[in-house]
Amino acid sequence: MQFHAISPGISCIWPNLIQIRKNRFHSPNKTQPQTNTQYMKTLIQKLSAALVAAVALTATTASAQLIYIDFGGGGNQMTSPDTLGNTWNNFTETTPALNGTLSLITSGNASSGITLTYTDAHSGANSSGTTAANTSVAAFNSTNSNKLGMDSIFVETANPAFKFTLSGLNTGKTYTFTMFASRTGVSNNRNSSYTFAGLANTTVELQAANNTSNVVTTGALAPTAGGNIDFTLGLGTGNDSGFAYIGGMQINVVPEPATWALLAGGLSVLVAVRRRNNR
Ligand SMILES: [Ca+2]
Ligand SMILES: [Ca+2]
Repeated sequence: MQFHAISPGISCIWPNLIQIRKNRFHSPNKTQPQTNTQYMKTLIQKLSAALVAAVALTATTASAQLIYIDFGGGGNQMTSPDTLGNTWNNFTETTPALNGTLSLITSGNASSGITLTYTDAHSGANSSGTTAANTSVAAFNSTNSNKLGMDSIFVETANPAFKFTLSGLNTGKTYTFTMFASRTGVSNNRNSSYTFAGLANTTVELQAANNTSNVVTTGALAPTAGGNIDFTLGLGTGNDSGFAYIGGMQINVVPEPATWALLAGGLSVLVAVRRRNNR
């Protein structure tokens, strides 16, 4: 349970409780004190309003955490902060070395607690991607920086898998992954597959050939009980070129389902009690 995320919401309930108690014991009309029923009705009305406000506030404070990774090389690494204010992680042709690690930083330049461990070698990097990326992810686009789209890490037929493991993931949360890849000036199939193995396995694919606008996003994925998700880049369906790519990744840390369930549960109880008292 991520108490710090909901505490701003909960804290705004206390002033309402205190004010209600003050109103009860310091009523200007002491000859007509509130009955217990009236008091409870007022309390429930105030609490309902406060909880609605708390849920709204929590929706803001618990907004998704983002992590950006630029894959590639040739001196085209993303600089931080970018034009949009995001901090980037750079996975290049040389860094980390095989079996080495990156401690991932959030887009807000904070430690994510997530470690990337490079476990299966790629075939290298190139800088033959688009300089005019225009996708649904603003951070990937050339209006932000053309360096994300230009470079990629790739695999080829003779070495068909590039792998890394993400560890330190929160088992109470889920994660979505959005990928971009681009290889310009080609006429064959560069379909690239991205497999994620956590509590369950999923594979999504993206055609990198001459791509400037498409990204692919997984569903919400849960890590293993140990807090890991393994990633594999491979050749996608129909790939007749023998080359597959990853140029950029956005990791979206989905707000904790348990938090939402607790708040929704509390709200529904209050609404039910209020309805009963209004009969
Ligand atoms: Ca780059
Ligand atoms: Ca890149």
